[in-house]
Amino acid sequence: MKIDRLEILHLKLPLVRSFETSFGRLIDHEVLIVRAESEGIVGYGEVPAMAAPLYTYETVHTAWHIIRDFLAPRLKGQEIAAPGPISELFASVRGHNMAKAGIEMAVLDLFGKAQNRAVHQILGGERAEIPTGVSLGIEESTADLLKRVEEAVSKGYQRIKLKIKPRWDVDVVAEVRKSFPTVPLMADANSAYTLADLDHLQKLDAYELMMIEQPLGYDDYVDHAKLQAEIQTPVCLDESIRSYDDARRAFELGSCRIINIKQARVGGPYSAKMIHNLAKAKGAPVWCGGLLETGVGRAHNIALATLPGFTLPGDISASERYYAEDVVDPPVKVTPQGTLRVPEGPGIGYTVAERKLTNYCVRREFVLS
Ligand code: OSB
Ligand code: MG
Repeated sequence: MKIDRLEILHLKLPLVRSFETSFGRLIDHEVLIVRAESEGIVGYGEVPAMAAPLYTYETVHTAWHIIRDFLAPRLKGQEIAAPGPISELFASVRGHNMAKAGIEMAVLDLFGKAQNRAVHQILGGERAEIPTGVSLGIEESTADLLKRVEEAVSKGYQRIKLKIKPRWDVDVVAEVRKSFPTVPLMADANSAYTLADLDHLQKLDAYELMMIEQPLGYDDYVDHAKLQAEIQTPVCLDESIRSYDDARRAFELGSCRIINIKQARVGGPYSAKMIHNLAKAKGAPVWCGGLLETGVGRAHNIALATLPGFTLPGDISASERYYAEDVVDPPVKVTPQGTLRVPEGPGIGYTVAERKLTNYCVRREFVLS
């Protein structure tokens, strides 16, 4: 198939609750939605970058520039024979994985709709229902956080991730562990520490955390390997893993025992699948991370998480935790058992409400037509 038209939409959506991490507090979320059309069929992808380069160097503005000026021209006129990685087309553009991923997701959804197959089926997923958890931001007080934990546990979420940063870490984890002695618990630092904090991070070993996510530098492998050798809690890498080769480096150096796979961060669903395959071969669990996606990116994450190596609950929670109104119908819902049922419809399996896309859209442009 050939992509006849490619459109990018910059959306700005208010979050139901602001979300604070060690890199800052988000009040609205900005993303790009990629609409790929071929012979009247539309596929959707998402670039879950933000307005500012805090989690990654990419922003919705850099992704706009990269898609319009470099990726769309490389797609123009290309015959894409089958669903699969389209990364070769983009290989000469360095980095900008989120921009690339948004297009690959859209093309994958498009193939699914054209071939009447679900994205999870095309990817080779095996599960009809996937376990999931929540990521809880930094709060004003531990009492506020305990309320959030209580709420998530009562909704059935299968594990709780706490965002941590210096001075919102060991004591907070200790309090949560005291109130919830058996809940599967983990912490995510978003690169807030250095090896100079080793003694402090070792204290977390007392609370039976499933893992600590990205404690050190966002592009580091060596210090994480040193840390992993000195703590019992498994290290999970997020920001550091942008590609298959990064994952290989991390395993070879012993920088982590677990990987949080985000298809947007690693350049798309097929790069995500390769990292999954590598981790599975190494016997290392993976789980599906999140970037506050709208229903479009969330649906792609659900499809990815059906692959057999995604054995740990991920960060794919219900739409209602993020948005008063999601852009897909129906919104993403979680069962009382803390699972997501994988939709069976073609493509991503959720209907994208074009009217809602338009409502939240601050600008849109055809970058290929
Ligand atoms: O580090 O996993 C992260 C959100 C934005 C940026 C980075 C991260 C997160 C989350 C939330 O932890 C995941 C989600 O609920 O979508
Ligand atoms: Mg993280």
